[in-house]
Amino acid sequence: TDRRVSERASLDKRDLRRSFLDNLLYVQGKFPKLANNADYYLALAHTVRDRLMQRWISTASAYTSQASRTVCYLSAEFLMGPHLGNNLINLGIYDETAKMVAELGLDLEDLLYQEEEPGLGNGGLGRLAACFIDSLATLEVPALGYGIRYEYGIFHQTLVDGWQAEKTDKWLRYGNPWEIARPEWTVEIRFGGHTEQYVDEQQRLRVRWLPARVVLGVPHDTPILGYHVNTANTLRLWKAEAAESFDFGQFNRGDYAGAVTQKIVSENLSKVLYPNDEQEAGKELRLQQQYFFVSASLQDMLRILKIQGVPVENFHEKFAVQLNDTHPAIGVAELMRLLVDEHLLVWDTAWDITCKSFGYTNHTLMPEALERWSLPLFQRVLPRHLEIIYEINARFLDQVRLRFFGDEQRLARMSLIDEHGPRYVRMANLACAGSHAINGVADLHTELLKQDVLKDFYELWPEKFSNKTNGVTPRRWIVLANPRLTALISETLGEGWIKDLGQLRGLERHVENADFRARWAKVKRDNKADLAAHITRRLGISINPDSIFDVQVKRIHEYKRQHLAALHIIALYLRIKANPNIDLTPRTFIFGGKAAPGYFMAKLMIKLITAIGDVVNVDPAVRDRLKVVFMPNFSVTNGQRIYPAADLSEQISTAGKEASGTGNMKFQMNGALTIGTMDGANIEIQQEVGAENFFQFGLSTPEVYALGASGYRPMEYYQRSDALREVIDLIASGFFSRGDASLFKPLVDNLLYHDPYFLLADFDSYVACQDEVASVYRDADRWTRMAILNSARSGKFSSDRTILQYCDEIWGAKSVPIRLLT
Ligand code: 26V
Repeated sequence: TDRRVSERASLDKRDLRRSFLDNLLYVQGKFPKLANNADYYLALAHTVRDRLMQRWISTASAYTSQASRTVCYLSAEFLMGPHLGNNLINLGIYDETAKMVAELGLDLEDLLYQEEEPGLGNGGLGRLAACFIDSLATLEVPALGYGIRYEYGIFHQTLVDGWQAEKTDKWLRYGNPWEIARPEWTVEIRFGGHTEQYVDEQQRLRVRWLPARVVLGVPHDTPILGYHVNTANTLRLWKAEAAESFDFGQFNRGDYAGAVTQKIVSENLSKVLYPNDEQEAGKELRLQQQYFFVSASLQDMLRILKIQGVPVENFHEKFAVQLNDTHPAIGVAELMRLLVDEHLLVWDTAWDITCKSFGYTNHTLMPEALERWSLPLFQRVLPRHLEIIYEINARFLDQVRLRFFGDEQRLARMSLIDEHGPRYVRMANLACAGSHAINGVADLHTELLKQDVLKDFYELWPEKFSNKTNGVTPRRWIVLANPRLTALISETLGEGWIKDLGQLRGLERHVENADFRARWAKVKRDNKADLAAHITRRLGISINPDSIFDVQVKRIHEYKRQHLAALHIIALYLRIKANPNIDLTPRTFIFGGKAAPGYFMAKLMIKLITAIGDVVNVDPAVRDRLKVVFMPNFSVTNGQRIYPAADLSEQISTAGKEASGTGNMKFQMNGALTIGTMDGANIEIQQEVGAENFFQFGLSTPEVYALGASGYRPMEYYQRSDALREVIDLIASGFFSRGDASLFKPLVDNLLYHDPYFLLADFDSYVACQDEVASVYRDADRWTRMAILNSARSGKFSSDRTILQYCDEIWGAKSVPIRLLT
């Protein structure tokens, strides 16, 4: 049997082939003659999974026997993307495997596209968690990702008559070869009911929580392999199941249907990811989801502590617990409950442990995005936690009262309970009060947190605040997504850059080498041809690969201003109509992104873009100089096709609104130039690449604030700019809606009379900057130099750099190299 085990773990090509065909037979139950690509994908996934196991258990056993600090990343979202390709890269067997399957008449890429991606996140925040988990493993840092195993991930987007339509994401339909259920580590999570006081044996007054119902959390583990290391960390996602024993009462009374209903209610907890980037203050299920995974995760940490024989008093020495936004902030109250009510620690000791354990990352400046729960709802779901929050609040406000004597308004602002009108629990305040570290995700964002959103907390505890500029993993976003560029860079610099992205600076030496530039340009041209072919195949739109690929892919939001890009397209179209022979640099505008299903204006923005495409793409006067494509269902998988083919990266949010952005970094690494506002991490990208290699436009954050304060009147911009007026008038006339002037009226009126995101104020600056883009693009060699310098100077934006900063400055975590157990 020893021989079997080693063959199943062997990276040798012959063994890979043998395992692959074995798995086709023994896992899929198919002969090659009957097998389809889905069968081959699963056979290959199991072949790779087998090769992860030894690394996984070696890692687990090293962590159990060592006293090293473990990072626990608590996140309601992990937007992982497909695992197979990434695991092949990280194991170092991608090329071998491609050859092996080719010899069997198969195409590896076709097999990779069979994988249903686990889309367990909305956008930036969830994808950041996935990049962090990759970097932690690659840096060999002991880490666990804790989250929810949603049965339905982010909805699948289709377009129906140019409007977004949503379909459920049944990603588990054909099974998930990457996870292993661990029912033996199931935990119980309690909800509702009431509390009562009692006196314990030592005559101390204590509180007991008598819940109304109990749900089980069953861990489902996925190995997360680092790049060319033995470390395989764990992503532990909780699935909700009914606690059957709890329903026996009902069952025995003969209420079988009632018991089954209870079971369904319990399992709803991990049923679906909320697709809204919007305030969910009324959504009871959402609060239950948050508490469900946080309680399960903290109980799991306490279990691990126990098997390691570490006393609970040392919890914070063993674990650094990071809150990915406020979604897991209930963890502050839950750890207090576990330590005080269950482990019988005194309050002050428990509070000290809690504050030393937690760190809080804020991800948005949008005031409407700050999470709060109405008090009656909170009381109903988590009665014991409300008591604990009151106690935390009383002690916290005492501290504030001493520091800021007589400042009643400050007390009201900082209270964990909002008491202006109907009362709410403020989750950001809870997260700040219970954490020793608070961070923003880009320089500007952190400064704005300190000056604005979290100003009071900054004035109380300046030492808790720091910046951790976001990053993205070069393994997925360059090596896997862009094999042509990877080959060129590695031939030029060796492979060290993949783990140390700063080494890309070495490319600067080759900028003046005409042969290198030609190879660089060919990589981009080939990637563009691939994407053009894909678009033609899927959408039936023919694309000129020599046009500028001008791309905006991200969630659809007014603050991200996809409609500003739409206004620019119309401005170009009007130039052609006014002067059919105008010498315009050909462009392909590519959009992608999902709108929250209840966000009317975002859905109307999608309709506007598709409506413009319907006109522009077929108007003979345009003569293929403009193409407008809305690619449906933007996802990690689609991103991997799109970023490598982009020439121009659109990062055009209103200054002061985008916390960081991470798509901007993926574009930059893949050699796209950025047209952007001075917002989020754009500012740091410009700093790295130099102003001469970045297309900057628009108001700065202070200018936006000043204009807003002085009484912004968008109508004045409309009246002053001929180009702008013609664009707006054309939309308002119904030209893009078959004469129906009412269709886009809400959007047009919003711009003319409110324009909360300052599109009209930035329009002229944006169009002028786009004209500069077009003129630079005509000098192909100049463009290529700028593109090379953009990639060469993207090292800062590796999530490896970000994670090293979190480890050094917040988590106190160190790398633990893993020796393979045999
Ligand atoms: C945004 C909004 C916009 C207005 C309506 C309410 C609302 C609620 C939530 C959000 C964003 C949620 C958090 C999030 O995904 N933030 C993103 O985090 C990324 C990673 O740090 C960062 O790059 C993005 O700039 C930030 O939007």
